[in-house]
Amino acid sequence: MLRALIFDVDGTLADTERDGHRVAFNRAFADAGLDWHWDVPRYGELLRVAGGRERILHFIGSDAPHLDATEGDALARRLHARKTEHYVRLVGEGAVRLRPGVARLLAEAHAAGMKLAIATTTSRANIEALFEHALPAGALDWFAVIAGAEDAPRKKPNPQVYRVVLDALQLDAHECFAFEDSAAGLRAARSSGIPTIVAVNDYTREQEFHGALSVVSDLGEPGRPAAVLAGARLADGIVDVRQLRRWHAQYVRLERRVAT
Ligand code: XBP
Ligand code: MG
Repeated sequence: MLRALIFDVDGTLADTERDGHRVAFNRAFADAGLDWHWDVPRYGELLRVAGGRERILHFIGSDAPHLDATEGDALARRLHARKTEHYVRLVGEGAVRLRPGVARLLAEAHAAGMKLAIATTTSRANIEALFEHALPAGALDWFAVIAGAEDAPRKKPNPQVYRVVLDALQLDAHECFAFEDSAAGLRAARSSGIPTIVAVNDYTREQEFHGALSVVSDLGEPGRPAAVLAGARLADGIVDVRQLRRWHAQYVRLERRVAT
């Protein structure tokens, strides 16, 4: 039976990267008197490195190699802390919005008695800001488990955060669906054995999503159907509880056939 839905945050619940995280990084660089600027395409390349502090460290390695490891690490930590402050402020100002279908699916799944969980590489402060300013009022209480950077320091594609969530939910991977937007996120969820639905965005559309149950443009809304880009089809252009249960039944049948 399908018992829980586990959601990634950045790029999945909301388009947080271009107008949220990226802008916050640039503001932190400016505050520190650095002339670094991550434009939209460069940020797309840097997104291959999961985790904000890790992303800054990677950038220092390529664009500021004169810093030694200790200096680079200390600078990355300082910049990342400042970046989090900027990000939280930006979210408070309404800079990021939920993606199509997200509020609808969360409310439906909660009403249907499914457990909800978060599995993200981002930090607790950022998750809380998004819940407070972008999710429907009271949505925080719908979530049985929220796991982020503080709970799982090994960032995706490492499966650690999904293992933490499965442990806390006390469910088998096959009783859950994961929702991701990126190849790294898909790998993390699949390495934990969780069937995964990918909803692509402008930064991830061209990535390789082998092993996803379905790859969709978004979760769809009534009158605004989502497109299926690969994998299992959508009956009505909408990812809703009925569709998820159908997909889960298909998935279970297929697993049984593979096992016999
Ligand atoms: C998202 C990320 C995050 C954010 C920055 O990955 O890579 O690192 O860009 O967040 P995912 P922090 O959606 O796969 O979880 O600065 O808080 O690390
Ligand atoms: Mg993501």
